[in-house]
Amino acid sequence: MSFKSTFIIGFSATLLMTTSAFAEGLMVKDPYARAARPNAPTGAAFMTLMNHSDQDITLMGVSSDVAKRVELHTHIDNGEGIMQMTEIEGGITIPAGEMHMMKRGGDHIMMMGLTKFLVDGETIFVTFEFETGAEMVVEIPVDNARKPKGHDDHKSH
Ligand SMILES: [Cu+2]
Repeated sequence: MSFKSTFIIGFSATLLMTTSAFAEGLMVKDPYARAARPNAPTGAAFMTLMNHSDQDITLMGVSSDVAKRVELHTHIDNGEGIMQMTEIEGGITIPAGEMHMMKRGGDHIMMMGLTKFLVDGETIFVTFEFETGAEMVVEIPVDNARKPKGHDDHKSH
């Protein structure tokens, strides 16, 4: 009995180490969340994911207690020039040393059936689930007034 408990504790510690390694390897830059419109039951979150490790990282899914359903979404052309949102199959892979933008009109975190309104200045917590089974909790501030960045992306030139 006591041997079994020791084994379980050892196993948890290993998982924890894996998680922190990921936290170091994957940097979440400039995250923000916003409601689809004031007091809407739906919201989305955007950010830049930077992979500072030497291995590809695949984000398989996301979860949060702020909504009934949280999904990785992207926009696709439905063939008639109309952009539609769809769930990303197979997750998002950020290649080693590269970055991936989650931005308006592109990939994003979708929150459907919000359990509370997204209020400016508050923070929501979203758990990232990786292909390896590791998890990472990401703090995302709510900023409903935030404008899409657009040309700011080229500032570094
Ligand atoms: Cu969406």
